[in-house]
Amino acid sequence: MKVYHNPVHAQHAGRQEMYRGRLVPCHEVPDRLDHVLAELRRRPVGALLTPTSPAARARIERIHSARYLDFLATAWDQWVALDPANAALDALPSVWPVRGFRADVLPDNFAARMGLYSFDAGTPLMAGTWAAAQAGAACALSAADAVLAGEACAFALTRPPGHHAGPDFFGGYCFLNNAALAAQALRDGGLDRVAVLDVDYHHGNGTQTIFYERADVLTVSLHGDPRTEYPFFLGHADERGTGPGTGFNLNLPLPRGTDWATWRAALRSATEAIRAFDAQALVVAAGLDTFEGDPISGFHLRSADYLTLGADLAALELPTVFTFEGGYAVAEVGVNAVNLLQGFVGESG
Ligand code: SP5
Ligand code: ZN
Repeated sequence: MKVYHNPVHAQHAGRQEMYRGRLVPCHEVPDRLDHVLAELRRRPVGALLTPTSPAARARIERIHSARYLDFLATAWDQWVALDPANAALDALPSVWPVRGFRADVLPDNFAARMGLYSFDAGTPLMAGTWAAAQAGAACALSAADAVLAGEACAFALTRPPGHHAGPDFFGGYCFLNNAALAAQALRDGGLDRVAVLDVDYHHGNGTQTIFYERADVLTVSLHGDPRTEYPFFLGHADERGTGPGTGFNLNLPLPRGTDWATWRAALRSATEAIRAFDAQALVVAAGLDTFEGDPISGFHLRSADYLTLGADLAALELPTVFTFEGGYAVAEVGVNAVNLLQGFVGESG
């Protein structure tokens, strides 16, 4: 397995996110990725690489709108232009165009633009966010390219994560949707049917929205029930896709407290749907926040369960791209991620 890691991920290091009326320290920290890297050095699953070329803008535009990308590329400079003292602060959105407001008129005001292109106040943007997100996209695209070139599997080890980011919005710690970029790259590389399986604790709302009207990319997500769990406003079982995409989205919401046996039974429904779709390749949005020790989530998977999960995914016998998503039990996220990969590659290592 080729592992593409993002050498500039640490340039994205948020200070604070909004939680219950307070700014609290960010959960999505650079240490997460460093723990995975350290564990990969202890238990290698394959070559550790950095992408050889930056992500081409045209490839990112297959998923994200041009005006959103233009905003991300200039957001930090706009923020500091408001007040040079802002350079010491993260930018966070605080006002949003909800139902009845207009999203078609591009506001001049920076706070308004932040709100137009986001959906929560938990996703800070800072000086290195755009560089880190772009380098992450390069990892996802390189991983897809490796699989197109004949590799059985590849892992995009990057942060910020991606699965909450939509065509033109950030949120949930995500800016560019790495799993969607990989899936689209596999399609553009000639595969007719690609499945995205999202195993992060949180519903992959960005990925679902990106492919909701399409029959060529099946999106499947196992996650905490949005009635009680973030991102709350999407991820219900009755969301099956629309138009030509009808029947090509599958949500498997599970209650807070779900353990491995119940989670694995839902995984079986997911893998059956992927088989029935006759996918030619698989993208796994690999969140590790289903772990029992995760500080912001509510499932009870144990470290050893990720070995079995990897083996269950390998049984699909599909060329597979993994993208690194959530997982906030920082000390354990390396072991859990590498267990997943090691379970997937099996004894062959
Ligand atoms: C990629 C991913 O896993 N994103 C998850 C985003 C969740 N954001 C909202 C989390 C709010 C929980 N805050 C709890 C703070 C308690 N100390
Ligand atoms: Zn998550």
